[in-house]
Amino acid sequence: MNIKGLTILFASLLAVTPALAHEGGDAHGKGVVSSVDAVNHKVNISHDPISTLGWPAMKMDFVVSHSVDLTAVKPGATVEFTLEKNKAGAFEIQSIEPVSTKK
Ligand SMILES: [Cu+2]
Repeated sequence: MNIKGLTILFASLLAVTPALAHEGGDAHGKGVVSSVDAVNHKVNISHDPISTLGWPAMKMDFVVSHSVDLTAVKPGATVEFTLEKNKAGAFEIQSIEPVSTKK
C-alpha cells in the first residue's frame, strides 16, 4: 500500500472510531411485556426507569432487531433487554430475555 492509501485508511479509521465510542455500549432495561408484534418486530413494554438514558418508567413501543427471536417473548412476562441506537436514531432492542420473578 502506498502513502496515499495509508492516509485514506487512517482517515476512515478516525471517522469510524468516535462514532463507536460515543454510544458507550448499550443501555439495559427491565420491564413487563404488554404486547408483542412479531410480524413487525415490535414490542410494547412497561419498563422501569433506565438511568443510563435518563428515562423515567413508562409504557412504550420498542422496535426489535431482526436478529431477535420474538417467539419466546410473551405478554405478561418480566424481561430484561438491551437497547442500542439504530441508524434511524431510534433505540432498538438488541436482546430480550425473560427473567424469573421470585415470589
Ligand atoms: Cu420508555
